[in-house]
Amino acid sequence: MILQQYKIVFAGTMGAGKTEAIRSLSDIPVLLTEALNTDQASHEKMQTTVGIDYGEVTLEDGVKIGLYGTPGQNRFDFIWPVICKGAIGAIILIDHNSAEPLQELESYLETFQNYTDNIAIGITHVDDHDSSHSLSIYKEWLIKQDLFSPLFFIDARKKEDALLLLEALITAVEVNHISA
Ligand SMILES: Nc1nc2c(ncn2[C@@H]2O[C@H](COP(=O)(O)OP(=O)(O)O)[C@@H](O)[C@H]2O)c(=O)[nH]1
Ligand SMILES: [Mg+2]
Repeated sequence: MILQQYKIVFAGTMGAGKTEAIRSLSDIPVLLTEALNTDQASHEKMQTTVGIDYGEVTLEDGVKIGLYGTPGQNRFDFIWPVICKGAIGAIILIDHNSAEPLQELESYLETFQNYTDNIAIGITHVDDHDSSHSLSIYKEWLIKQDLFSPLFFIDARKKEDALLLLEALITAVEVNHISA
């Protein structure tokens, strides 16, 4: 696996826009890297490899950030803590067209909160939705849960949209750094 000093992890269900968001942000062509399953306790086959999207973005101050897209399928969830190790934050993407977008958000938040306390949420596919869900359900739910993660409605194909999420994570890191 490629090592990068700073990294951000993209999570979310298949089709939510992880690969597309990384492609929008990355200065290099997005690579599909492979990680080896070393967690034999939960997954018997030592040789299982897992596809991870990898891109890189260089910020204005020259800091390079590795962008890692996690595989969405639950059978690969053993790899999430490995990818998240040392990450400065995670971006959770939720497809607004999903049958149960709030349940998905809850489940990903619950999981990734174990790996990082810096999470930003992107609700995708808002442009092509004809779902019965209203856009207000997400913020209402976050407030009810007493959660303060930044949430944006984005189109993962647009760089400026993906940048909103990236900047939210980086700002949180800087704020915490200053107040530490
Ligand atoms: N209309 C629309 N299409 C999107 C959006 N985000 C991603 N897509 C498209 O949805 C498909 C799945 O996205 P992809 O990044 O491969 O999903 P992944 O499985 O999370 O990596 C691709 O064809 C994307 O171009 C969005 O916000 N709006
Ligand atoms: Mg993908």
